[in-house]
Amino acid sequence: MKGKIAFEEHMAIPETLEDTRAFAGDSGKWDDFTRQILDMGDERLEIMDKTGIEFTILSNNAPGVQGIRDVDQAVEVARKANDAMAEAVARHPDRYAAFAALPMHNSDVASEELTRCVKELGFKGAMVNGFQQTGQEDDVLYLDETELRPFWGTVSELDVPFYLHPRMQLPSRAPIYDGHPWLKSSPWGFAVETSIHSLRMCGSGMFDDYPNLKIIIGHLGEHIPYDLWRIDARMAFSRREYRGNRPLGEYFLDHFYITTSGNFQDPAFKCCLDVVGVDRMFFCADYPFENMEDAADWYDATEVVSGEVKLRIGRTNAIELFDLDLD
Ligand code: GRE
Ligand code: ZN
Repeated sequence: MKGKIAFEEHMAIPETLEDTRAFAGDSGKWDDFTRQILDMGDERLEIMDKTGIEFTILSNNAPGVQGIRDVDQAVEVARKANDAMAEAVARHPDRYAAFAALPMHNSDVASEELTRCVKELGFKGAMVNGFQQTGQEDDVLYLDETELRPFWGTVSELDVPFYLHPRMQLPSRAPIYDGHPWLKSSPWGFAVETSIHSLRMCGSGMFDDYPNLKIIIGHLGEHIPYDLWRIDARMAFSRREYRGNRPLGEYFLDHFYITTSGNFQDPAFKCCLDVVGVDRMFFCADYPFENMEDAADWYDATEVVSGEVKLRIGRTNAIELFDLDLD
């Protein structure tokens, strides 16, 4: 399929590049990663051309700003990453848009940078890499916490989508992974962390406060669609300190959007389509952690969707969600 749009596609600046090194592992891929994630020019555009990806919304790598505890430094790095993306967008406005990287230490700094990015730089929303590290070594701030509620007021007012991207748990908070570090990152731990974070948001009342919030998650829903029915079924028995007015599944279906990033397989794709429906599904690759070729080859060939539906998930849903200036 030509004309695909993808929007979990990462870039780095020198200040955030090292975050990615651990994920290159011992696969000998670090040099390739470095070149690919720093590049927003020829190589990336050539692969997009080759794979039928017409347009990409860029985002900073993980954990990026969320791993910087000092608020002033985080603000500075976020601004730098956002300015770098804005430059690339200005060079190739027909191929790129961008998501803001945000310091999430408090509502003021987060709102200020998001507003700058949307109003002055024309960004299409934000991508945040899970919880924000703050203060002391093991301090974290989750996005559903009350002190960040004014930030969601800003997101609501600007009316832009918000991509919740995975990051790894801190060792102090995840002893269950001890002795099995391979399990902690993208094979499993990313989805555990991101699914719990998403469910916390559903159970926090933030969607009652701001009914127009739109949250995007990748990797075919970070395991949630498969279990959405069971969550509500079990919550009929136990919902201590659940702060939503409605059943959790309703918030998920009303507020969440799901992409194919890094999960190129029919069974989970079918499950997502059954649970959230065609309007809530989007093609993405997750470059450079995934090959655009693998993403596109699978999507172009899958028989789970065809014709108009393939076009919607691969392209037109994104044009509508982000109000892109494409036909
Ligand atoms: C991602 O951005 O989705 C990612 C990483 C690191 C490893 C794998 C992966 O940041 O998918
Ligand atoms: Zn990603």
